Amino acid sequence: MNAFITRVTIFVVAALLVFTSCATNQDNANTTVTTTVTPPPTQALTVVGRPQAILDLMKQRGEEDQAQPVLRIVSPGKEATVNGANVDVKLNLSGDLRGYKPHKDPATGKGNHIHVILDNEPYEAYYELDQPFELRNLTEGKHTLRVFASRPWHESYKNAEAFQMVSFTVKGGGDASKPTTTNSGQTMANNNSAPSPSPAREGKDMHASKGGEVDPTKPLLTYSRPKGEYKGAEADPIMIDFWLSNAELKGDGGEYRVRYIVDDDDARFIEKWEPMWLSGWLSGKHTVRLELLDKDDRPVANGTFNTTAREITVAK
Ligand SMILES: [Cu+2]
Repeated sequence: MNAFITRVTIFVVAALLVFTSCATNQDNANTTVTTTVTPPPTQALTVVGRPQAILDLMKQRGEEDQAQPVLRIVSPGKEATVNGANVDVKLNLSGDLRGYKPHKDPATGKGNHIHVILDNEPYEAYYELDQPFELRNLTEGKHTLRVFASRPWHESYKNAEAFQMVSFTVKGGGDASKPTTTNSGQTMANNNSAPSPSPAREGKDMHASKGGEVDPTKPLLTYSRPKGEYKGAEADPIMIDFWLSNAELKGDGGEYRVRYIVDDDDARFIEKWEPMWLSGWLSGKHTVRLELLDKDDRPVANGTFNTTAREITVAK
């Protein structure tokens, strides 16, 4: 121990001398001191309220956030068998929309959109419903598709009709060594191929696709956010949001709750179905895991979909 302190002291003194002797020279000497002596900072996340920027946006949107969108999957059909590796996704949006319309504003790159989830992969955003959205190179076998209406800041609409799921079967599927993509080249599933070389792609999953058979009548937690990369002001706070089917949380009068675990932190719980904002993220990679638990705090099985972990990147 004494030897260690002595060594650290000598190192600090030596480093300080180096630093002093070349204070005008912007080299890494001082950085080395800091990283050697100071233990790495630990991340302490706290739950904070809805950010003011979103409150302002909601004001501008008028009644849009009270909309009750009805989203239907027109294609692929329920339990349909699709021949070939490419599947057209067609959606129909109706209901009490109050001005809600998916569309990407070319100036800001933002806007209302639909979250489209193949199997239990990270979602892809679908903005222009009158334009095609094609899943390419799907692997042979059974798949599920989930869609739900979302806002520009990725918070989902939570009325019952804003979500739909279908299962379908692909015959004569694509090359499983290549990822499943959309017509615009977004990866929907990595299959068994090597991870995408492009780090810019949002929401790369660490696991292969699939996830087992899902029962649409059983409790189902659909992971939505966070995903991908968070930069600058968008990295603090970060929203946790999910979709719940056939299950009510304890705080809403039901018997379920959601457990979330960030990195290796202790588990924490969500007892009301609403978005939640967490503040205090450190730059770097993090994992966020969401699980649906029953009244005895046991994970609820439905395929493997009710336990989902995603890696996100924070760059402040
Ligand atoms: Cu989104």
